Amino acid sequence: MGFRKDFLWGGATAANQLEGAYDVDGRGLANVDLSPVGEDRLAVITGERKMLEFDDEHFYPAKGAIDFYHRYKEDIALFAEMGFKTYRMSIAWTRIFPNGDEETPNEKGLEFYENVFKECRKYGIEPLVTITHFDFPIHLIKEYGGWRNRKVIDFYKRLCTVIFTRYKGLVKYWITFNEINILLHAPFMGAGIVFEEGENKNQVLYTAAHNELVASAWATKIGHEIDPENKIGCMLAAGKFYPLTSKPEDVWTALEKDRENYFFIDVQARGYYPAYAKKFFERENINIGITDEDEQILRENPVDFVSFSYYTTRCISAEADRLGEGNLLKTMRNPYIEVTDWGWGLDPLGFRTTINEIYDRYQKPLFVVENGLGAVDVPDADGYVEDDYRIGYLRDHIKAMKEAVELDGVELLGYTTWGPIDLVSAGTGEMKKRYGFIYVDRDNDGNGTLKRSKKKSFDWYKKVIASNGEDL
Ligand code: P53
Repeated sequence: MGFRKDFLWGGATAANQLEGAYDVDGRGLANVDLSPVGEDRLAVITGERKMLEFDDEHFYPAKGAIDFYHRYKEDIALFAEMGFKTYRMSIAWTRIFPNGDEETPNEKGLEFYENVFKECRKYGIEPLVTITHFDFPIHLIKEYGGWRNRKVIDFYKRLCTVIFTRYKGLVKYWITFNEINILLHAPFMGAGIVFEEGENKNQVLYTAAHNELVASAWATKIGHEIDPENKIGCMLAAGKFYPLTSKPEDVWTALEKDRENYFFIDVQARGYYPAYAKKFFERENINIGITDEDEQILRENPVDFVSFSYYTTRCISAEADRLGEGNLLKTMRNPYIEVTDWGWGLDPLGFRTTINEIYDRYQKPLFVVENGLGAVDVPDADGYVEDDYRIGYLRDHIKAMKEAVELDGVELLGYTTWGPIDLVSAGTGEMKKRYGFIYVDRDNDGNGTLKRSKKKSFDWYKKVIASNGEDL
């Protein structure tokens, strides 16, 4: 009973949120570099405000981040000390292809990730690699308009061919796009899209979505051809929508909101567009230009596993004017659950519900690749944080996940917590919103020594891994 013997415990990060060194060794600029911290961030990452050059008024946290680029050995050693079996990380597209549309890759960028993977392997840590985690070359935005342009599929295929070939034998687990459904909510972050005035947003969004879905299927095909050992997965920002009340209209709205997200995984896991999506495109006059070849590629290359992030469930009612609660996925306050400092609901049972729903829907091996609590940490003079709140959150969620495995029979490959080391927040750009077992001395304005120190949760997670999730 319990988790499988080879259960992959670990942590998850994204290149732009921790590497820094944004202009080192030939790296090109990406959308994520141009996303400032502060009140203008939302308009930028949602594609409502065009910001394709740095200016002096804003602070851009990804430029330096926590400097993993120069400190990866120290950081991976700490992950190894906690007993990580896997480390989920992402590749910065612009380290490999600085502009995105070059014919030949940047050797320095390829070398960096090779070194990182070897460092992981040294400790028996299995890398789990996200090919794109919200990053997209600025050049492809300026020249091609982001993922709305089909040509980008070919650039992505080239990137995949290069990395699958180069890292054959070093990396086996791949994720094609991080939180692919986020492109609907943060189109600049998810798809390099800046809206033009007056354009049909749904047309743009679903065209970009289609291009990413086709690119993802190509990646699966290319990955399997280069190494049949490769396991290639999709990735959903999960978290079930609850109806605010049992009113039938609320229940229906919740179903529609869930479909908005499942749409992507329906295509990636099943290999074809669901009927409800086709009808939606028809009604909305959306033409995304699906070719016969696209349909074939999608059909023949479903993913090997379904991965997802889970932080919270969401709550919705049919009355749109009562929408309120902040952050990217507009939701309502669920009166039955508490929320974090950033307004995210605390719902471990919702985790079990979400895991089950995804498993029922796809019947594929699952991988929880993000879960965690973003909180304000107050370190003592030695950088130690007594983060019992974080331990509490993770304990409750791991328990719920265990029930999904033990009591419900879900096939689960592993679990990686978000941000095992403090890093830049994707939603807000803050450093203050911390998820780590390892504290990093850096603040929202970029001040700090970047010194790493262990929090209380460090030893706790080490114990969880050592006992394969028994000792919580
Ligand atoms: P932050 C929105 C909704 C759910 C997950 O988020 C999200 C987002 C974007 O904010 O992002 C994922 O940093 C994402 C990570 C991100 C993490 O969740 O806003 O894959 O890059 O850092 C946590 O607190």
